[in-house]
Amino acid sequence: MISKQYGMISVVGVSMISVILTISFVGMVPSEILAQGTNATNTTNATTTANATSAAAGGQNTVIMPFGSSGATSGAGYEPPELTVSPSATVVWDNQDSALHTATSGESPTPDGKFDTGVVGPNQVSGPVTMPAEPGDYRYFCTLHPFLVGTVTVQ
Ligand SMILES: [Cu+2]
Repeated sequence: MISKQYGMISVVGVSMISVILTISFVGMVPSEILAQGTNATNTTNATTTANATSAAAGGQNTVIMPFGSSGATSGAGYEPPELTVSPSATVVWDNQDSALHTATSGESPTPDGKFDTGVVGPNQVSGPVTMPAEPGDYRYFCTLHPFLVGTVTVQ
């Protein structure tokens, strides 16, 4: 039973890697088209397409909230602290800590409403959070631990 499951995971892992490699070569152009679509007319459709693309590719952008990061002096923080994504890409935050965390856009401790994971429990992963379509550096922080800060760069 266990070995069978492990085998399936390996197959999925290999196909994910090949998709990621493919996407990394051709990924920029479709992203720009998507972003233009978002600006032009139908935000809902553009967002849905972006989500589907990320899921199909298995190349979900992920930021980890490491174990111990709730400690102000632990030195642990969002990993990577700076993440670069395409316009309207989705990002998930993977909370590997024993405390609740959020990833909330804005200059700590003031949310600016651009994106928010909401509260992510210990050993849980946030839902996919859609990043802005407009290129820029978006700072974010944890509302429960305002010393935890990170940046998503959209370009
Ligand atoms: Cu926190």
